[in-house]
Amino acid sequence: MPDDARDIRKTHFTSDIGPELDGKEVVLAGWVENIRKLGGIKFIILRDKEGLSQITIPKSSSRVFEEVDNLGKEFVILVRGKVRKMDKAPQGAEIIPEEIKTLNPAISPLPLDPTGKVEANLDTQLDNRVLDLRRPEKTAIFIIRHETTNVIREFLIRKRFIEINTPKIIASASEGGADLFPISYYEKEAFLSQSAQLYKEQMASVFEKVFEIAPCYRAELSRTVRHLSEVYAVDVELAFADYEDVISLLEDLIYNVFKHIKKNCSKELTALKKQLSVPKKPFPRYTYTEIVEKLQSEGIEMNWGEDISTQAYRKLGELLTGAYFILDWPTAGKPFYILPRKDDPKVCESFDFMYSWLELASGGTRVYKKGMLIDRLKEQKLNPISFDFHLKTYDWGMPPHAGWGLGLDRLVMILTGSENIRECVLYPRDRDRLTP
Ligand code: AMO
Repeated sequence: MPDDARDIRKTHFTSDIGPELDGKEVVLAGWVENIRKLGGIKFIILRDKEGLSQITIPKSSSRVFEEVDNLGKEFVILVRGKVRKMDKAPQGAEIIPEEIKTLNPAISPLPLDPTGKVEANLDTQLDNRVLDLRRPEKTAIFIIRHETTNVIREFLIRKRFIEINTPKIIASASEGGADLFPISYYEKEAFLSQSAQLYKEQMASVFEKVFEIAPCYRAELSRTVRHLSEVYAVDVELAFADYEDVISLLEDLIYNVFKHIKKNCSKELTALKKQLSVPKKPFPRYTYTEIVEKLQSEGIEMNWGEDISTQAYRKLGELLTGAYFILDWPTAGKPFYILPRKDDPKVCESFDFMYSWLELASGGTRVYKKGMLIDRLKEQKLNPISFDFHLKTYDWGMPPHAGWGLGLDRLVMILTGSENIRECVLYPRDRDRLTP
């Protein structure tokens, strides 16, 4: 700490200040949100991580009164003073300062109005992210994200899952080759991991129930409101289970997340003007075939076996407004590690979890017999030799298993009512954005 901050120490957050502290000396520290002058009184609105406090400076405290004129918006200050009960102030109390210290000034004008009164477009907001995040409706998104990660972790640990960390620098693709980022790795070429897939499957043969919350990398060419190049995924893998088991697990998890956020983040949801309703269990389940028929009857032109287009997803979002599952996708369109159905191998034991128009998760029962996995790799024009490191683990006692990957950024988008995934990531990475 620099000397000027060391001699007086922050004692409270703004949210700790209330009429019950009337007469008590406190030290607050934070940022100047605003300064107002009303005749013989000056007010500083001080902001910290918890909210706002009103610092009231009557003319009679002449030295401090003069010093207020040297302050500007977003200056970092320490304020030592007495709490005074005041019904009209935030939290029913104000601070009458005896000392105000500037720890660091800020420039004026700032590149962005942190109060949001002067609107800036998303690019300007993201270019000046630190300032942009000084608004409660922006920090609310990240507090909800924090709570979401926390509740997911607690939920899975309660269900006896082990949290693992798999490598993000890898030698070969796990999802097929197209959207990999190559990197230079000493004398070799390597890639950024696009999914924890193969490693979490291997770990299911050790720990049985594993999960990971980590970034994965997708060289997405498209510029959309739902695609990023650096994605946070919640990955789960469960031994001795099939897709029905992991669908129920995901349903319970999502239900718990919504319930927790609604109950514990009301301040943040209010800041975001978001009404969150907890989806009712069980979430509806449709087969891919039923979805195709639904879309066709709505005039969307598509054939069985094709991917669902963005336009078709938007149509689905009009028809199905909440949480639902799409099951039994065509085998050809799903990755090699998904198990084809025994009774009808052109469809597989796979699912997507949807919220309105947005895919939040996908998963399925895995192929766990080595011979079939090699056949599936070949069918998908992938070279089994590149997967040798993985395939050999199927000779060492690989249990049947199933799992899913949930896009954390997209889940936060739904929970916060954000229209663009970039709003839910501190420093989003996409085709055009690599800084800040
Ligand atoms: P998938 O590729 O469907 O499945 O990814 C899982 C979830 O991650 C999110 N997601 C993305 N979010 C933002 N931008 C992107 N570019 C992006 N790509 C994916 C989505 C998606 O549903 N290994 C499988 C999972 C499994 O079977 O366990 C996988 O990675 O929300």
